[in-house]
Amino acid sequence: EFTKRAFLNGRLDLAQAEAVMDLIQARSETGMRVALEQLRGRLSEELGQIREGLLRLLVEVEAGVDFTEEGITFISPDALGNGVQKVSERIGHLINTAAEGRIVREGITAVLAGRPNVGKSSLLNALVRADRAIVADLPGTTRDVLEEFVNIRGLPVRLLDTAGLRQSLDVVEREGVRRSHEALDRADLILAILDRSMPLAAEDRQLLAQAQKKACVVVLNKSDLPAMWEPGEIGPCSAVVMTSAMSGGGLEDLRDAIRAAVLKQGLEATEGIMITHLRHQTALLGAMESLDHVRNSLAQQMPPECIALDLRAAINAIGEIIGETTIDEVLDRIFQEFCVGK
Ligand SMILES: Nc1nc2c(ncn2[C@@H]2O[C@H](COP(=O)(O)OP(=O)(O)OP(=O)(O)O)[C@@H](O)[C@H]2O)c(=O)[nH]1
Ligand SMILES: [Mg+2]
Repeated sequence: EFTKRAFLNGRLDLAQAEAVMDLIQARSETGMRVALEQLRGRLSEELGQIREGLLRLLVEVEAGVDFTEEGITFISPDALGNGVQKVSERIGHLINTAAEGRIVREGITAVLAGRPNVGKSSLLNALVRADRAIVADLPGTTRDVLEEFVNIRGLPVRLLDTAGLRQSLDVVEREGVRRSHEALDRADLILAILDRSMPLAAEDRQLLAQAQKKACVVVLNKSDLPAMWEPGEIGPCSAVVMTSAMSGGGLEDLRDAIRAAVLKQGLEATEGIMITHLRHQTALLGAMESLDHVRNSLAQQMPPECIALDLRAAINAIGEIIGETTIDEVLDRIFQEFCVGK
């Protein structure tokens, strides 16, 4: 209620009002920091400048509309094209932050996968700093997917421990392995665990091949034991970390690698100016499309009326994000989500 009133009174724009909700629901420090920056208006400021830029172009184009017959133009097609290009670049930059924005707000699912006995459950316990998963010398200890939520370097991570990947005759274990593969398919990040104290096996190579298709960190565990092979033997990988779940060695490197593997752009550069809502992303894509139309119209020397129409559509799309042009129904839906915020 308070937030809605603040919006209606014009003290907060819509993106800021949404940031209030994000702040309440933030699942990590990073998510909270981004929400706070948005509440302070960093995103709104950028959107306001984009909208202002488009408005200025629109004014020029509209001024020309009344004089088309006389052949007077107020802005040259080249200047208009340049203006549109500049604004498109800024919008494109925002759209590019959306994938990481989603990660910051919602977190990721990371799966610990590998052959039996490599130390997956031990690593889960070490990362959550608690004795959650059963650890035993016996290969095939974990049968089901186990889920724990951890905060890794400010990122909310849903960490899955899975059954060791191998061919088995045991029905229960086979079902466990099937679930491991399911978890691998759905994961945002694969932590491919290898035991460096044992020879590399076909299952290890299979897992590495599968992991390369997604964001992944290759973890060479049991580094406290004598190594049977060199890291070079597994071929080129994006990120390799050596750990010992037993002694705790390398765990800080693993945390760094997890964050780096999913947040490639380096959050520090974009923090605050980041798209964290699908609604915003959709609106920006809509604005982008309208600007593409403007470019096409310019290329085909269409009348300024057409160009003005598409410019106006782009302005409205940007306005929707900050709530300048948002219809009541959408507003109601957004504020309905504030069930905790009252
Ligand atoms: N020396 C050493 N032993 C480890 C390390 N990590 C795990 N172990 C031992 O390896 C054995 C298997 O560990 P788990 O964590 O149960 O292995 P897992 O990959 O979960 O095995 P499954 O559930 O059977 O697939 C246990 O005896 C652990 O104590 C390590 O870094 N160094
Ligand atoms: Mg296990």
